[in-house]
Amino acid sequence: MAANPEVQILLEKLVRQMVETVEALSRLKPEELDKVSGHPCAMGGSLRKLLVHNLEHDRMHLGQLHEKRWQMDVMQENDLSRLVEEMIVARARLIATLWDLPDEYLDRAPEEGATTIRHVIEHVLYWESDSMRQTRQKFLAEGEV
Ligand code: NI
Repeated sequence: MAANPEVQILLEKLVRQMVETVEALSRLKPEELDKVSGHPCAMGGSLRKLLVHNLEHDRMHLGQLHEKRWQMDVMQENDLSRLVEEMIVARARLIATLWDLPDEYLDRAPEEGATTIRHVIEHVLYWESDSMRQTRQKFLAEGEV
């Protein structure tokens, strides 16, 4: 059981929705960015404007979260909070670097004998999973998973 189960539910919603958004955007062609959006958040502008809005909307509300945490004196002051924030940002950058890669490049080695992009991602997943399994056992008193 998480220390903050209701927050964890919101985190899952945020991550799941990001995956759905990224999946939908992977099916768009870059030239569609200049077409009229029709959504009110684009304010009469293009799909590009809508997506710029969506990006800035997250940033605007990010500022609000920081302000509210400050107002309530629950800022992320300890090292663990800071470290996990960095880990989440690093993972987001990894996802951002991968999301639009055509499938046929996943298993292609850029040069003879080199690892593929799939190898790199599987490596990252394996070592995170392995190290966190050991960490849960040692520090969170969980049994074999
Ligand atoms: Ni808003």
